[in-house]
Order: sequence, then C-alpha cells, then structure tokens
Amino acid sequence: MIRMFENHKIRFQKELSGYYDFTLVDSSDILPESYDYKMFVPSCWESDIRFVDYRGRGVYRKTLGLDKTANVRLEFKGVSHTADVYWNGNKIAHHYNAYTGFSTIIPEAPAGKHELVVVVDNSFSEASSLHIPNDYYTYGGITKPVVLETIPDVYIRYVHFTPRYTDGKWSANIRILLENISDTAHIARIKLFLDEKDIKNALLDTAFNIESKSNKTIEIEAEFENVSEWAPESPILYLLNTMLFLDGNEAAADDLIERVGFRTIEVKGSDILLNGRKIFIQGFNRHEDHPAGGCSITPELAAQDIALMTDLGANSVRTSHYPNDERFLDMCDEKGILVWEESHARGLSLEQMLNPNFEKQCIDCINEMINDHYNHPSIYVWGILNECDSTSPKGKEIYARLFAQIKSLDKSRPVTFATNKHFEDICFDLVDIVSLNLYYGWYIQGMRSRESIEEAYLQELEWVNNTPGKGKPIIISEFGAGALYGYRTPIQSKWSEERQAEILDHTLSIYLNRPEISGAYIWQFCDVRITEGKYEMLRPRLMNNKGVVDEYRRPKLAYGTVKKHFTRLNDEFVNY
Ligand code: ADA
Repeated sequence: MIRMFENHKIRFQKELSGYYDFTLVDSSDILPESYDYKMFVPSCWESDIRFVDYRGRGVYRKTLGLDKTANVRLEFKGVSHTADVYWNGNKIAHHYNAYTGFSTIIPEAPAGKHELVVVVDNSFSEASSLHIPNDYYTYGGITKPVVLETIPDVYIRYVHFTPRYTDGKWSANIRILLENISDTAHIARIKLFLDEKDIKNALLDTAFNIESKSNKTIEIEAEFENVSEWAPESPILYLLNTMLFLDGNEAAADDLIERVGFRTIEVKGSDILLNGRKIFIQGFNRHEDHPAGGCSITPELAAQDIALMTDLGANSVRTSHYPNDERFLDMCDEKGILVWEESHARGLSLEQMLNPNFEKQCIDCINEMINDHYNHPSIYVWGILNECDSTSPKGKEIYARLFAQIKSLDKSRPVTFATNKHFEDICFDLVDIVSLNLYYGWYIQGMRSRESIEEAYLQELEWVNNTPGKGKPIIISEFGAGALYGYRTPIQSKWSEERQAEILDHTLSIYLNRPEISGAYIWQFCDVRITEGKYEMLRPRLMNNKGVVDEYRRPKLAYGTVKKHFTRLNDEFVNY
C-alpha cells in the first residue's frame, strides 16, 4: 500500500513490491554477477533470520518491463540507510537516511526489459553522521514501498496547502511546484478541486510557459466556504486535487491528490493553540520498531499501535527521533492524533555534529521531511536534534541554521527540540516551545518519592524562567522508567513492572497538572531493539525497556497507570 488514500487518478503508478534477487557484497562500486538469495521488498533484511544482525551492504535486483517508451519516475519511500540506484547498470541516484524518501527520473525509457539494481548499506562509518550505534536500531534494506510512475514532460512535483482562519473565514495558500524534465518548453494550465468542487482563482486556467529543464512555482490564495475544521475530536479531511493540462490539450496530462485539513496552530504566551483554542498535549514517544518487521511497519501494525495509544488516552505521538512513514501520518490525520515530527538525530556530541557530513545530512533530512509531509494537519510542530550539543556556541550556530532552514520551508508551524542539557542549555531563544527530557525517579538513584521528583522539576522550571525560554510553552518531551515484561515483585525493585508503574504514577501526577506545562510525552510507547556498542550496560536484552507495552505490544502494569492518568480516572489501577 502506497498511501492511505488514492494519490493519483491520472498518473500511472505501480508498486514494485515482492521478492527481489538479493546478495551481500563488500564494496558498493562493483555490482555482483550472481545473486544468492531472494529478499522481500518492502522489508528489513533482519526479518530474515540469516541476516538478523547483518551490518554492511546488500544488493537488490529486479527486472521490469515497459510496454511503451515513457518518462519513468522511481520513488523510494525508505531505504535503510544508504542507497545507490542503478538502471541498466548506470548509477542514477544516491540517497542517505532511512527515514525520508527520494525519487529519480529516467526520461524516455524505451519499451522493453530494464534492470533495476539498488545497493543498500546500513554500516556505520564517518560517511554516516546520523545513523550511528545508538539507543535504537538502524535496520538494513528497502524498508518502505518502491513506486514506479510514468510522467509527462512537465509533472507536478508537490502541492503545499497552508490553511488560514481570519475574520471567521477559512482561506489557504496553495503552492504548486511544476518540473519540466524535457528539452522543450511547454505551456501549462492548472485546475484545482477541493472534494471535487472547482476552486476559482485568476491564476488558475492561466497559461504558464515553462522553459526546458526548469521548475515553476504557482502560488494562489483561495477562500473556502462551508468547510469544517480539523481537530483531534473532529479530524475532518478534504481531498485537494491538482490537475495539470499541457500545450492546449483538453485531457489532463498529470494530477496529484493531497489530503488536507483546515486547522491552525500557534503559540500564544505560554499556551499552544489549535484553531484558537488552548490544547494540552499528552502521549508517547514512539520508535518505528517491531519484532515482526523491524523499522518496516505495515499499516496493520501501525493501526495496532494507534489503537493502543488511543485506548490509553493519548492525543499525540512524537516521532522520536526521525521522520515517520507517511502512511502512519495519514492514519494520525484520520484519527485526529497530533504529531510532533522531528528530523533525524539523537544524542550527538559537538564532535559528532562537526562531522563534515553532519549538517548537509541534517538539511537534506529536513528538506525531504517538510516537502513530503507538509500537508499533514496532524503535524503541529517540527523538532530537530534531540539531546545534541545545545550548550556550546558552535552547537548553537548549527541549531540556529537548522531552525532557519525549517522556517524557510514552513512558517506555519512552531519549532522545538528536546534537551537534556539541564541548567546549561543556551538555545531556548531559538525555539517557540521549550521541551525538556526529564528522568527524575529513574536515572537518579534514591529518588523514590513524588515530592523529590516535583522538587527536582521545580528547580528545572526556575532555571528555565531565567533563560529566554521564560514564558514560552513547556513540553516534558520525555519521562519514564524501564521495566522487564513479566518481572513482578512486591518489593518494586528497579526493572520491575511495579517500579515503572510507581514512577509513571508520580511523574504523570506532576506533569499533567502543572499550569505552565502544555504537554507531556512518556518515554516510551513500546520496548525497542538497540545497537550494541554504547548503551548495553543499561539495556537488558539489548533493548530499551521503557515501553508501557513490550515489543510485542503486551501491556505492562504501567499500562493501567497511564490510562488512569491520561483519562483522569479515579485513583485505582485500570484493568486493561
Ligand atoms: C534520552 C533519549 C531517548 C532514550 C532515553 C532513555 O532521553 O532521547 O532516545 O535514549 O533517553 O531511554 O534513556
């Protein structure tokens, strides 16, 4: 499944899923003569027991046929973590980062057989500044769908919809990017429909000349009558259909259907307002990880996670620590689940941030994340650089440049980052929302009482109130505790389910009930696999065990505790 709704009615699309030839190689430059295995696409190669901990290069090959000459566009929704793409033996694309998609175009591919080869690399090296040994697992493989499209010489690259509500009326800025891949100029006309209602605007039906090998952005302002807002309690969505007509032809040459919602998000003083109303955000940090598929999470598995988070009373999810599968974001749009989406980075030192590849890899990830996920009404904030160096002037310069990049692409959403640099962070002037990762009660030995945790929090709050973060909304972006599923003990020792439930009971009773706090995300939704090499002394089973459910989504004792607080039930454990 490519998306949770039909993206094109005119453009030809075909998912290239199923078994590919597969083999392991040492170098990425020499393509293999023979292939020893078959590997399913999309999937992680770790799902095949023979490659359960393989870290290196794997090569995929698929032969495909075209029944007529066409401009072929290949879209890779996710390859973990580096891809080199070859078409009939010629390299046509390179991409770094498992968590954002990329595409490549083969103009005028002739009818007949073609060979697609993808060299995938999930190894760690200086070339990879974001995928490093970490407290989550970097899988390997073509982990999300591959889509083959045929497109005209001029096609619709993206359409971005920015809703506004002024003087009781909904309007929107609609930005359309057209790309001419051919050697000749073309005349383009656009028609726009919202749920099949024709959108009238002077610029529409205007003929635009697009020079060869060039792009054209068409920006229009449109007003909308009789539309309903998107909100968690009423996630109403509309299909925005953009149709492209070329060179006077009556038949549309291309189309792009996006799904949008009318909602506004803003920060006002220390509050976060959705559609002008103050909201309290509560939910989970969620890694894309599952024993059944690694980071290749099918919509069915994502639906189970959403059902559990909904049952627990969450209204939000943080995509810790990277952009998520767009089908999951589609589902959050449909279910009214607010999303904090963040570009890829976790826990990097200044030295690691000064890796020569780091800033470009961050910028690329931000560009791809925002270009592809712009229209999701569920995304209310963009995050970056979780727990990186936000205490040094050099680190701050990098934070500032990345935030500037986000604001250049999207001025409609607030920005933030989650810090653990207690009492030392110097970047709160760069953000719209201050976000704190606090593990009082878990990482601080002996801190058992609710009072001691609250006292520690109040010291953090006093510090924030003496920084440029004063008066801004505060989100507790991470808090939680570990528990090994099935480890039950009346002495509530560390790693027991009882201890995790106790710590979450204390912390939730604080963070859900402070007037200056606008949101709280539990770390974390489910137990996840980690990479050996740095954290294993604190990670029994080579897992991060702070899930409220384990990796198989089996509820721990804390499940009832969280549900009690998130649904504000009276003071007994809720049986799940
Ligand atoms: C950090 C980090 C998370 C996770 C967590 C933990 O806050 O942001 O990715 O590592 O700590 O489990 O300790």
